[in-house]
Amino acid sequence: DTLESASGDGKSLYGGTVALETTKSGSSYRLKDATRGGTYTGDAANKTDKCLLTICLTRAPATVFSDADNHWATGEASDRATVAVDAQYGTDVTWDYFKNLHGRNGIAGDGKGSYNRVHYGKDYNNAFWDDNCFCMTYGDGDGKQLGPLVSLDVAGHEMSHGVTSKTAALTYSGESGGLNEATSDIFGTLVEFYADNAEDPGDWLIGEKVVRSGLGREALRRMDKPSKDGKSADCWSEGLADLDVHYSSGVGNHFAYLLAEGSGAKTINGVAHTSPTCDDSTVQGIGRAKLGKIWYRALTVYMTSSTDYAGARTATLNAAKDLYGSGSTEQKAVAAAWSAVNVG
Ligand code: ASN
Ligand code: ZN
Ligand code: CA
Repeated sequence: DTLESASGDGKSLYGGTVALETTKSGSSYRLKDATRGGTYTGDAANKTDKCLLTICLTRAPATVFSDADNHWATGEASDRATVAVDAQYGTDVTWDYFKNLHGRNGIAGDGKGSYNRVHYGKDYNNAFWDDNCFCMTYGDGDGKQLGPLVSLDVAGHEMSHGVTSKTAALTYSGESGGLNEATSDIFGTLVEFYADNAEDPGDWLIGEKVVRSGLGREALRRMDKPSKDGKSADCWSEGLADLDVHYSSGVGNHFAYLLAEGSGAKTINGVAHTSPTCDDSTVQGIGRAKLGKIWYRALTVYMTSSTDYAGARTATLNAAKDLYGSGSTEQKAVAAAWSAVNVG
């Protein structure tokens, strides 16, 4: 077989028709992208892994999708290739986001791609990154609370766990765990904005494409007002470290929203956002691009495995100083946004 890169397209579940770079193999095509480190997507055949910590007795497969004409899937959930298109597209956009905006060559920074498994388990209401296989796994959801978890924000969230583990390696419990989760929500959201996809436009909600009516709320999480999910913290307080990391992340998410967009009400891509501060202060936003620059530098240069919220304040102030100067508008906005969530 001769293997060569080929430009195709696919009909996704959430993002319309998207471009896909694939691999020609004989007379058919594989869902594998040599231009992005060999990133590929396979079918887990509704099987699950059987693992004890890192030792797995069995692992669900990742049988690479193939297609006859390089026009992939129907866009209907009934076609097994449809969510594979979303997953591959999500890794493409995430790869491009880190490469083009942060100069990072792949999740590990070594130019190597990761891989995706879709259709993991049955009615599986989650998606997860696994450092051991350097791969991502997506459930189809139960159809009642969640649909397939292959939206751009979820894909960006999961792959960003890989970036965090290769950089600050924030320990996944206590306040550092909340910061680990916040890092994934921040970059997941910035990936969604970066994609500029008309069918899945950017917002500060996580998983808005994935939720179904049975969940009883519009998204898994919201970064403008995290407490809207009924569990997440808007503001730092003593004892925050005892919350599940997906709820203590609220403080970092709220900080990120305020730093980028500012306090007060704002409609973004048709979605109403509102973000009251914890101390009744007013925060002036500096935009999403600068949030991304500051958080990425803080994560990759200043944060360590044990960084807590006070440490994240210092890390982002240092990053803002490096990027924009001591006493800059940007550095002052970082201080104001942390104070507005009761950090520092
Ligand atoms: N989807 C979840 C997450 O990325 C999986 C987990 O609980 N770690 O946070
Ligand atoms: Zn996560
Ligand atoms: Ca979103």
